[in-house]
Amino acid sequence: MNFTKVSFYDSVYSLKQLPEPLYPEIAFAGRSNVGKSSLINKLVNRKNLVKTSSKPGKTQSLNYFEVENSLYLVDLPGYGFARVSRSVQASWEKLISSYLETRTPLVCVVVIIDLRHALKAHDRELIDWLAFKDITSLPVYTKADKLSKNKQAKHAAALDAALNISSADRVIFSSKSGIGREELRNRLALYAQSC
Ligand SMILES: Nc1nc2c(ncn2[C@@H]2O[C@H](COP(=O)(O)OP(=O)(O)OP(=O)(O)O)[C@@H](O)[C@H]2O)c(=O)[nH]1
Ligand SMILES: [Mg+2]
Repeated sequence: MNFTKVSFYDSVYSLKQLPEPLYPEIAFAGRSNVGKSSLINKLVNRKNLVKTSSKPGKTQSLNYFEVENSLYLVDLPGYGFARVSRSVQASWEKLISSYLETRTPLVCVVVIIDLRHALKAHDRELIDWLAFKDITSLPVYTKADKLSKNKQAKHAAALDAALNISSADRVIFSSKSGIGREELRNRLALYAQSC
């Protein structure tokens, strides 16, 4: 799979609207504004397939993208965004957690984390919760272009230690430079084939 034939499929606002479970699904989760939508654009080599914004809270539904008639990529709304009302944030979180918990074709959740910062409580909670629910997750440390090579290694080691994982268990990425794209494509293709 080379992630070239990709198209927007649907925006989903409630579990009732979920598409037929035709293909394996890979979901992209993370804090608001961390770079989930940008990562998908880079992954599939399209500048504006997924809408991105410098303002947090851009993605407000589960957005489905179909890859080569064999896989769905699902862009999720971000968590931890203070500027939407608490009830809106709660309804997004309910939709996301119900989707993650019940969606049979889901093969992996890519958890996107900002390489520049220490691990946030919400990221840890998500990763622990996914493990508890027996859902495969893959941490991806993004915005690597914003750090020097030295700092990338240092920050990645700190995140690895916080998550108690080894460097083989995650990917360092940049939606700007494309660092990590091939590695991420290869890993996701394996998850897609494994089901
Ligand atoms: N330098 C740099 N900027 C990035 C990278 N990834 C995302 N950004 C920027 O970060 C901002 C947020 O990106 P989005 O992809 O919209 O983030 P998101 O996680 O989808 O945000 P929400 O949908 O609001 O939750 C935008 O201004 C992007 O240009 C990256 O790897 N490097
Ligand atoms: Mg987004």
